[in-house]
Amino acid sequence: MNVSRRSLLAGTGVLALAGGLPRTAVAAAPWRKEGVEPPPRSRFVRKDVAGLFDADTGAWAPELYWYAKAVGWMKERPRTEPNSWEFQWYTHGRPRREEGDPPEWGQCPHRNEYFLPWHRWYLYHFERIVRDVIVTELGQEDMADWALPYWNYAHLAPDGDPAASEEWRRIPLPFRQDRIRDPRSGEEEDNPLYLPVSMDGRCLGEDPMAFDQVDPSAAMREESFWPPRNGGTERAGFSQVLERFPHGLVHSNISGLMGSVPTAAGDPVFWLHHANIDRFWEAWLNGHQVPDDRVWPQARPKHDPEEPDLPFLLRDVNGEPHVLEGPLFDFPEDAYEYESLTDGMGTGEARSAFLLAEAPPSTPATTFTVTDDVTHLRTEPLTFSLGGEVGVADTIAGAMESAERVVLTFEGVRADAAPCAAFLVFLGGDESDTDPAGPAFVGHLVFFENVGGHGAHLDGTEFSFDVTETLRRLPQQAWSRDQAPVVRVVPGPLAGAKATAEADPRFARAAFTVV
Ligand SMILES: [Cu+2]
Repeated sequence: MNVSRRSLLAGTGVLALAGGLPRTAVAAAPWRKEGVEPPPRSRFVRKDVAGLFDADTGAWAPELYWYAKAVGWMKERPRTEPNSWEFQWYTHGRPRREEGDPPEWGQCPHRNEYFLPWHRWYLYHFERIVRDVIVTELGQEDMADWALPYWNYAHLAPDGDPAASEEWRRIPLPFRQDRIRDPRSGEEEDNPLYLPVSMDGRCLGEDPMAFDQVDPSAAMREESFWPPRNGGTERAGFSQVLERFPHGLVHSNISGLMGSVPTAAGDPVFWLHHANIDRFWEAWLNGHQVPDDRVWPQARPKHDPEEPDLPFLLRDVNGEPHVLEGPLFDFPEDAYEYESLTDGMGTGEARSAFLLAEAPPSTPATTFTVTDDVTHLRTEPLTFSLGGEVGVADTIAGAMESAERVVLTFEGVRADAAPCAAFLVFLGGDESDTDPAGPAFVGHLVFFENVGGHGAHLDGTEFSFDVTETLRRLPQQAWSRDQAPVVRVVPGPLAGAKATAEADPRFARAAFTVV
């Protein structure tokens, strides 16, 4: 995507950053798979937001300026109107459930197979509403092809060095400037895309996220959309892995409104994050299938047992109800397209352990407790050693020599508030090794849908990793038949002492299981 300087509007320039954005973008090259019909071209092209502003001058492209103006317009509308900001936000989740809330509110599905298709429809209607506000309410007829930009945080320069793409991993500049300037009158006003760095705004300021926090590679290597339904130790599949890494990781790194389900869609950057999550899915679909036998449920899963039976239900651009029904994965193919389905798709070299759909059943003979004390995660790394406990190391070593698998499970993972960071899990006693690209890395503990009280999973969520390959990769001296592998939990790069203490991220139990 090339934006000439001439077509950029003058921004406020308050946060001029070093290092310009390369003006190259990889051309879209989807649908190369044989026998797959390319979808009809759409006039609505979702573009990389990095091409819509200039980090040096602070200038914005018109698409972003009018997105900001539309958000401002929507924020002025009463929340009972479907094209108001709050109606759209609360459709995802609402800070408080109240008597008389419309049936559309508080429906966003997480941790089930509706996650990706529901958010696709949710963005679809939101995008059309914003476009209508820009064209009809704000009178910008030349914006009739407006489409939602995506935040391409996993972009890598051709040499693959993440240091060269830090700008992509910052919250895009137009969302960090507190003022915007009208390109015609030059008048300044508050920027509706801006939220302050505070617990009610965002935790992430100008710092870039670490690359491992945004890399979709672990999801992209999954072959099935959803695990087969026979339980056991199935891999979690594309949708569940993507939902945690990087979807939940990005939510946690930004935190503030973005850090928990009830408030997330109140941050204008939410929509650009989810456009990128949808784009990952679209790219994955380029070589994979979704199940063809799934349909929308008559009643959506409840966040609260008090809720009545309700379908998944959105409002279209005219305010008319749209009940999601019929085949789960049917979607109008020419609704939009992405500027690129290849740029920012990860390194393809995920070193993390495989996330499992569920923890294997535990029995005294095969389960070894790492800790069953509630463990509070803070900014100090934690080390759990099983020491020379009889049988543990021997059983694990025996499993490695046979065809058995070794699974590391964390139960009751939750926080009271958005903790502004995720936590990394490693195996092996070398405490200096905290490299998420190294052999000791297992995976992340993520806090998003397990945050706070309302609509959250109160018992916390479970993270179950198949660490068999991790154990094989670990250097010989890291564990032995006499010394079970050490488990380490290390705070993510953005963890701050105050936010972490207030949010109290924790888990209830950790254990190895041999299956
Ligand atoms: Cu959601």
